[in-house]
Amino acid sequence: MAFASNKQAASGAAARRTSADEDSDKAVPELGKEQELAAFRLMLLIRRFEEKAGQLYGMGLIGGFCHLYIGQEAVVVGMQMTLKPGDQVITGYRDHGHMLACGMDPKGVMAELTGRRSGYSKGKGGSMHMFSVEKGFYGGHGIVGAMVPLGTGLAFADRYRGNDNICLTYFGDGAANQGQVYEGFNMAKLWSLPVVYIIENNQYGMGTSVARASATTNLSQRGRSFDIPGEQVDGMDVRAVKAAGEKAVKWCREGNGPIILEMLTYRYRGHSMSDPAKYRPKEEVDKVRTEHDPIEQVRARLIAKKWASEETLKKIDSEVRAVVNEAAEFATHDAEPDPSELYTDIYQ
Ligand SMILES: Cc1ncc(C[n+]2csc(CCOP(=O)(O)OP(=O)(O)O)c2C)c(N)n1
Ligand SMILES: [Mg+2]
Repeated sequence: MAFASNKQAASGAAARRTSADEDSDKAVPELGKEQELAAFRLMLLIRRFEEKAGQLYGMGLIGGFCHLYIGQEAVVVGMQMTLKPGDQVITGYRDHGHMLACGMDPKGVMAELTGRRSGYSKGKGGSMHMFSVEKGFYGGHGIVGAMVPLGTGLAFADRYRGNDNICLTYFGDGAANQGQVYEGFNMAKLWSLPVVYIIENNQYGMGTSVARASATTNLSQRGRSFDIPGEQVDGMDVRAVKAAGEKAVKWCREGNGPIILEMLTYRYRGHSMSDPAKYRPKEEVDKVRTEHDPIEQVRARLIAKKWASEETLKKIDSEVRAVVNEAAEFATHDAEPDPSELYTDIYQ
């Protein structure tokens, strides 16, 4: 059953899907064994990393803002499978998953969260301010919607330089109501820029559901005034994300201009670490977790197809946990930045 239609029953909100969407769900292209295993490992790395970040935050070892990506892992992992070196990724503050998917070092990300000198921004940026040009990751932006003109600008640079890179620009359902988003859309279409706009519709902007905040809830259609095509995708199914991502990336790379993918997904935790999420019933979260969890879906397929045994999957989990524990160990023992760093890397 389609994720979004279930969700609608659960929350009384969210995007409405048509029977054509339901039909196309049945035809989700399968992944091969190696890809399923790779998706399982990477989604699990993001989940375990975020769980650990939540723990360290609770222990007072991470300060400032911290927005966890738990529940949304299939979006970034499926999309990353469609990229080539040189492509760019930009997103908002819910960004740890994107960094790990881009191949950034979990130690460097965790050390930035704990404010240590080996962090990606020398411990001076924290959760929302990390970048890796080497891995094609351009942040990490705290201003809602700001990544849209910035990502459009990255795509403009690609067009200007005449390379065949594309830019994935991720933003949320809340951000989709921001004015600057539409200024970006206009320029992207006008100049046929190679940008895939990925709306991560996790059903809430802070404590407000999409239905309460948005005049129209099918966000994939938000590019209509600019003639930018869009599609809704089951963002809990990594296979569906990858299939839609491949088509969109090809469209962009072939010079057809921007395209929108609305990923129907869900965040399991509150907006940030300081949000107890009292605006939604616990049953709503439980229902998504038990019926649509992106990692459990892959696990079930791997077992059903006999592509992996329970033991193999447990082993992958313990390998992933070891990577995350090592990152946490590093991030809690590394030194803090030297006070002399206060005046470096800033505009004076
Ligand atoms: C311009 C601006 N307005 C308001 C805020 C406060 N704010 C931070 S996150 C957020 C909600 C955004 O929701 P969404 O785009 O759905 O992303 P999600 O948190 O669900 O990933 C708001 C209103 C901000 N950071 N920037
Ligand atoms: Mg949201």
